[in-house]
Amino acid sequence: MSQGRSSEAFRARSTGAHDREGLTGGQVIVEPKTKTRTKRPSLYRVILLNDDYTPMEFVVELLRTVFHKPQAEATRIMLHVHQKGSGIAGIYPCEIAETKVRAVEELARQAQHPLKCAMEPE
Ligand code: TYC
Repeated sequence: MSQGRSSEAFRARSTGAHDREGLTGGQVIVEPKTKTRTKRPSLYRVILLNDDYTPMEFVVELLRTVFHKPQAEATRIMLHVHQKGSGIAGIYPCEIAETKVRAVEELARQAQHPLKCAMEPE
């Protein structure tokens, strides 16, 4: 897979003020770049699990506030989880996914709902 590849293999450096100003047309030193590649982070699906007790409105509200879903999409995801048993709330880099899982479980715990949430590699 080609990722994080820069098109610039070398960085050109002028030898002096005259050259930078284009006055002499003099030498230019070409040296290897020091920074080469950046890797995109691996991604994780945050999964909501169905249960019989958590109110539908609570799940929709979580999808809006924690996962920044618009109302219609939040409702669609909640109904999918309700009908199928689980569903994807969002896809994020590892640490962000962990934070979302904790936020869901903490908000559910505070409201005394049994809602559970998990993450899995994409
Ligand atoms: N099944 C719940 C109910 O009927 C609603 C629900 C949806 C609960 C999604 C959890 O992740 C969930 N009130």
